[in-house]
Amino acid sequence: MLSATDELSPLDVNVIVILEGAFTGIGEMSTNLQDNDLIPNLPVGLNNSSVTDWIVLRLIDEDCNIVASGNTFLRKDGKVSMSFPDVEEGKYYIQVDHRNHLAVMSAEPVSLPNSSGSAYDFTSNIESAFGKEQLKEKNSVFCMIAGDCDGNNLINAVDYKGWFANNAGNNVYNAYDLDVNGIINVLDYNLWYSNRSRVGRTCN
Ligand SMILES: [Ca+2]
Ligand SMILES: [Ca+2]
Repeated sequence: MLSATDELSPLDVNVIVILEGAFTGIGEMSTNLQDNDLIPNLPVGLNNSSVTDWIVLRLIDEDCNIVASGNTFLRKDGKVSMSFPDVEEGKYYIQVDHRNHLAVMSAEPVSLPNSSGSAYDFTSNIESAFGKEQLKEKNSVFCMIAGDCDGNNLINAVDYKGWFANNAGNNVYNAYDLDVNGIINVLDYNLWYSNRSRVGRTCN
């Protein structure tokens, strides 16, 4: 047990994750949103053309309680590094949320901290995600699944209706833009269609 006077050093968490909608098919994701200055609240000084979008990283204990969470940006190579203050070393599920992809959680609790060299990799094996078929393979890369525009863990007609109402948007940062290129059109619909009826699986 830690006493009140002990200080925890920040817990480093490293994850690799790829968004289906942004995946170019050749090992990295697009940066269309950043290229068009559409990503809100990016820290200044970031290398241009390296950021795909924001995600939320959560640490979850073995009883499915969220221990910590925070926003971080996702670079095009999918490698995420984040430090959580005031979290003890230990085993936690790692969950990644994105505004219009189904959330994914690690299949098992992961020993943390970890280093970038031993990052938890959601991209190399479908079994890395909690639950059945929670990642989608594209060119041998396992991706988070696009289509949950309202973030309720279901890809269904409500997501479609929102897309229909927002279709033809241009130069926007919008949840119905499933391929995250700043434009809402039939390509986003096609992603929704290919994933309709999928249900996300996390423990919380
Ligand atoms: Ca939904
Ligand atoms: Ca789009």
